[in-house]
Amino acid sequence: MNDARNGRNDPRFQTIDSVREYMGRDLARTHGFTRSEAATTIDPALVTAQHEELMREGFIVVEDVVPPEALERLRAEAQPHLGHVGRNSFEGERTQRIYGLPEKLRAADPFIEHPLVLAHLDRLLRPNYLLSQAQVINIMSGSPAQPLHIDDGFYPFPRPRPPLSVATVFAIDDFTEDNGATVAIPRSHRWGDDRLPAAEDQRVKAVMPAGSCILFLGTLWHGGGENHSGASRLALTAQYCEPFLRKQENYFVSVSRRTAATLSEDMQRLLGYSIHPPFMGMSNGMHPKRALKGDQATPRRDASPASR
Ligand SMILES: O=C(O)CCC(=O)C(=O)O
Repeated sequence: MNDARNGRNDPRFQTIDSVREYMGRDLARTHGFTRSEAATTIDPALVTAQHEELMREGFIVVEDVVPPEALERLRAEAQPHLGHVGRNSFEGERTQRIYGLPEKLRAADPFIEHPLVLAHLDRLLRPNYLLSQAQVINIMSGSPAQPLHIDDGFYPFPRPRPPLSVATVFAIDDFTEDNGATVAIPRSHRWGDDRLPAAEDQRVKAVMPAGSCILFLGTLWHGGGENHSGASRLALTAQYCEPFLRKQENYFVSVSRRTAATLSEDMQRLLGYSIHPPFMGMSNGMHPKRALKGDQATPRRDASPASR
């Protein structure tokens, strides 16, 4: 084979970046990257200012991002599902959690696909990032603090490194000094694997009114706080990961295809009806979104998988 045919002179194959570009753009033609339309409605200058703080501190607290009606609806839909307490100190033996939100609570969607959050994720993770998990968390009075942890620590790549996931915790109730507000160690996202939280490390509580959100990098040390307030603290958390990583919750099991077909473009992409170009995440050699339209039965034989 001469140079032209084996691609040695082809500009698309000169660097690993140009190969990625070719794989992403040329092979994944029909459904390559999709971005959130809603995220483009957020003022880029605002996102830039918050992004700088996020990269410096490892977290930001943004007040009043969800209207009271959305909080009420979430509370009402969550109530019937709040039964069991956690099975260990991490889940919290006086903490109630609801998993499988995209199947169970439509009221959770506006939190999970919040345009401001997606605008940040567009800067932090690669296109077609995924929802790794989402939960309603009700820390009941008498609950001790959750052990501090980092959310992306189970991906076995040494730190310090860029985050592989990003998380939100939305306050459905006011987060106060004594009702379990999320605790974070500022700037701990820069720590290496050899450093663990110590008593002398500064800790901040995300004290914020209902409807606000703490957004933090997957490398930041944090945890649910101790609740000795006499009342419960209701929250919704969503975590997002790079599109080439395994998600924590397997939404292809916990969300029916029938439900997925009714969701927004953003939710479908976040759940995994999307690819990391050119074809990671395909189904039957086709873009997985086709499974929601029922046209996956007859793959064409003449196209590369993800372009079909
Ligand atoms: O409930 C909170 O404030 C944080 C919860 C958390 O970090 C977790 O469960 O992983």
